[in-house]
Parts: sequence; structure tokens; C-alpha cells
Amino acid sequence: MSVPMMMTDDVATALSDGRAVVALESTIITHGMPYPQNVETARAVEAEVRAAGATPATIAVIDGVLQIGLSPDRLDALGQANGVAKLSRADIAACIATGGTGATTVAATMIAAHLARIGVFATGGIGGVHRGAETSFDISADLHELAQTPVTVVAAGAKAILDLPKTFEVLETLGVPVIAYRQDHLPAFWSANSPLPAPLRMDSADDIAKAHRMRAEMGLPGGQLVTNPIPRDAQIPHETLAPLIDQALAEADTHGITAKEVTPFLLGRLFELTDGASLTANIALVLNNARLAAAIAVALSAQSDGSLG
Ligand code: PSU
Ligand code: MN
Repeated sequence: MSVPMMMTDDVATALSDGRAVVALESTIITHGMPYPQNVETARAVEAEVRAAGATPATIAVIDGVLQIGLSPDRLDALGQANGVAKLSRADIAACIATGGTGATTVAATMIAAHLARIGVFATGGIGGVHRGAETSFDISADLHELAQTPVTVVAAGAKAILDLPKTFEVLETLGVPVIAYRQDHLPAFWSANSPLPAPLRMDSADDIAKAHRMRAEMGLPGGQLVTNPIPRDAQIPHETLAPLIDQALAEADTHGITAKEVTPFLLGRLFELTDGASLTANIALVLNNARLAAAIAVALSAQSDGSLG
């Protein structure tokens, strides 16, 4: 029994030629942004990766097949579909085995990228430790995935709806390198900066690629989290967002929102409470992450022969 996997021609060719490829997730399309901005953003992200000299591979499960790269038609259909499953480590195999369709979260996209031998992945913000996790125990599977699957993930930090100090504590405990790009503090998704000092800082894609390869050389499992600050002109000051995040969290509580629904609910409410400003910033940071991820993938293929070794 093998994994039913389909690769678009451009991704397959780039991989076999040892050229740069960047994995992209699909939960941000189905659960993170409204239609049509979700599809427009997904296309713009792919264009950004191409402009930076790499091939984009948007990942999803469609009718039981793991798709590595999505055709424009499939991307559009996924972006408009209702009730698509949100797949993580726990449910991706069951979805494929039963012929289902689902969007991949950071955790599931890392698993798929690694299966396809893609070493770099760009997203918006990773999942993490939710506020109140001491009673809800809600901690994203993204964190454990970073600890065990060797993919470098470029994100604007963890989403600021989370408990950021606890999220980074857990990453430290799990042995995940957290690298801030060109600054000393960790970014906070919609804001470029936070009071949290970054455990590691790197100023070039080349260094990030070297560190990725060194982990493989040393047999260290797991990936790296590269935290790339949102462009300064696109950020929303934390003071502006903080009360709105509190309001959205209180509403989630009142409505009894739990488990996988929490993050999509909070992002959706913030979109409404900010009159769309949270989405505009989210789009800017994803595009920025796509550019850096492409530069890292290009550096990785130049340093090695493109294989993960
Ligand atoms: N980045 C975004 N928006 C998103 C996500 C990332 O800008 O919606 C998705 C990712 O797929 C991530 C998921 O894995 O949110 C986290 O979900 P949870 O908190 O339920 O683990
Ligand atoms: Mn969760």
C-alpha cells in the first residue's frame, strides 16, 4: 500500500532537477480567510514564490489523493467549498484512506512536504498554546510537528490570538529552533515586534538554509521556525488589536467554541471587528513570508544539490 499522491508537473520537474520548491498550506484558504480574498491571496502567494525563483506547491487532500501543487481550478474549487475538513497529524491519514477531501494545517502540510521531499514551507502564523490552555489543554499540534518533521517553516510568529509566551516556552521545551529574521525580538503576527526576545536571530536566507542542513547532518529530528516580521507599513499596533482579541475570545467562550473551530472563529470575528484590517495585514504578512521562504529554498538548493540529504 502506498500513499496516493499527485504532483503537478512543474513541482515534479523542479524537485527532480534539484531546484527550489516552497510548500504552501491550504487551511489558510479554507478556514483562515473569506472567499474571494482567500483564492486571490493563494494565487498571489504562488506568484510571489515564482518571482523569487522557486516553485510553489500548495498542498491539500482531494478525493483521497494528497495533492502536491494545486491546479488553478482545484484551488478555486477548494476556496469556495463549504465544510471542508481541517486536517492535522491526527486525521490526515484517515481522510486519505477514506477518499475524503480536506485542507492541510501547518502540521499536516509539514508531513506532506516531507513525504514529497520539500524542505521549506511558508504560512501566515503557526498554531500554538491558546489562552486559557491551563484549563482547556488547547495546544496546537503544529508545535509537536515542528519538533519531529524536518521542514523549515516561515511564519510571522504565532497568531497573536494565542498565548505567545507559553507558545514559545513549549517550542523551547520541544527543542525547536525559533529564529527571528533580522531583528532581536519575536514578531507577533499582525505586529512586527513584541517584548519577547528571540532565542535565535539570523539575517540571511543562506544562514537559515545552512542551519537546516546542519540539523539533518546531525540527525536531529524536527524543523525550524523562522519568524519573519510583518512589513512595518502593514502592521496593526498591538494596542489597537488587544481589546478586540479579548472581545473575540470572550465571544468564543460564550458560544462554546472549542477544538478546531477556535482559530477560524477568532480570525473571522477579528476580520469583522477590524472592518477587514486584520485580513489586509494577514495577506501582507503571508506574501512577505512567501518571499523569504523562496529565498531559503533557493539557498538550500544552491548549497546542496537540492536533495534534503
Ligand atoms: N496562518 C494564517 N491563518 C490560518 C492558519 C495559519 O495566517 O488560518 C492556520 C494554519 O493552518 C494553522 C492553523 O496550522 O491555522 C492553526 O489551527 P489550530 O490553532 O486549530 O491548531
Ligand atoms: Mn487546537
